[in-house]
Amino acid sequence: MSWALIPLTEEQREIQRVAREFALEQIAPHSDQWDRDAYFERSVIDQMGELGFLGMMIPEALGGLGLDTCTYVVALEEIAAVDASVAVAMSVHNSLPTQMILRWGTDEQKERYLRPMAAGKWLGAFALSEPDAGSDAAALSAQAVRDGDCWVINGTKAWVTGGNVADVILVMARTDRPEDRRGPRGISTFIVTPDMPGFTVGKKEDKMGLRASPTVQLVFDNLRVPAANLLGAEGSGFVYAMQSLDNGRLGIAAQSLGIARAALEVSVTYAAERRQFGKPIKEFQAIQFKLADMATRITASRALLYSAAAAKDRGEPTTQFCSMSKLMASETAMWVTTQAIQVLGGYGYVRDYPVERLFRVAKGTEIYEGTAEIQRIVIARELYAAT
Ligand code: COS
Repeated sequence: MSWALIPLTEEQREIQRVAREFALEQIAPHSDQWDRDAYFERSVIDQMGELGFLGMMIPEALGGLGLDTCTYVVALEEIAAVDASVAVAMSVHNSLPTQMILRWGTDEQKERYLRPMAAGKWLGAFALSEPDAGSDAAALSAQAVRDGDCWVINGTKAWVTGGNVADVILVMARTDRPEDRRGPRGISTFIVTPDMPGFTVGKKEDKMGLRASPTVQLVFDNLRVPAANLLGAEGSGFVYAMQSLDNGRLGIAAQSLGIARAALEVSVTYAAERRQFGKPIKEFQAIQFKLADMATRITASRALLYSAAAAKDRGEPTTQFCSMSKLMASETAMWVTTQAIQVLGGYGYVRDYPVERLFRVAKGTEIYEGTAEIQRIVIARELYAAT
């Protein structure tokens, strides 16, 4: 039930089919158990790498598939409809670290890091937030100090998706001096690998949902990063992070859509099978209205997502559309999964059906890569910037 107002190309339909079959065959049988056990299955990442799903928007010359954002979000929705935890690894890797190295990396950084990432051999992560710097990302305090041909970084990063399993982590840290703070302009980006001296994985979060996607703190105690691993220009790291989060938010919108669609599909099937008062509950208007509203919100969210992705592919400024897309899709996922539990009643509230897990993961989409409130701030700011 993947209605799209905006038609897909033949190539996009084929990639959608491959993603759907892969997710149903290789992921679906394990999703519930992985979620219960908070277990991250690396072999799924390896398999996605072989299919090209970890280098979707990387040029073929660097080992990627060289596809556009529209095709990427189509594939991501299919993975998310089966397992949002696997989808978030795919989203972060494709949207953030790989795109950052592609856009601002040197040729040497691309060969060394991006090529294996595009092939899915190395998994990427993105470390911006800190325990005391979440929505106010520019308030981050991890400090990098130049020492010969290295940068020495001290600090703690928080909420790092896959930080304990990643091979390459894009870390934002301050390179301005404490006596000469430059706000967002005092932040730089570094390419970090876990084998660098001073790298430690800290607390692993015990999350409500997305439990098969590990979220950790990273603790840097005199972490020594070669000077050659500074990404782009010193002092531009915050702007790089913001520009990259625009892409990331399209990925989270696609993930949210997959979650919402899965909840609708379960609800439609259940409502046709479940009989009360002598007939299937789909014959009651109370249920029909819910299903109709769920389908309408999902279709509208998908149309907005595809339009925002197409605008990005045309090279147009899309900050506000990325935020609108993430906002609408994540709130749709939360609303639709809430309705799905209501349609299933008691069966929706227990683990026998997947809507309980979908409801828990939907909540996360309203929070990470910028809360719903931050998306509204970004959209409102753009309204004034445009006048
Ligand atoms: N694209 C390009 N540049 C951007 C940008 C974007 N989307 N957003 C901000 N910038 C630039 C600004 O233009 C400004 O550049 P100049 O120094 O040249 O003027 C600089 O970045 C600082 O921007 P701003 O003043 O808007 O920074 P704020 O501290 O006010 O932060 C918000 C803005 C709230 C939007 C930002 O902190 C944010 O997105 N927070 C949420 C962070 C987030 O999503 N965290 C989740 C991480 S993944 S778990």
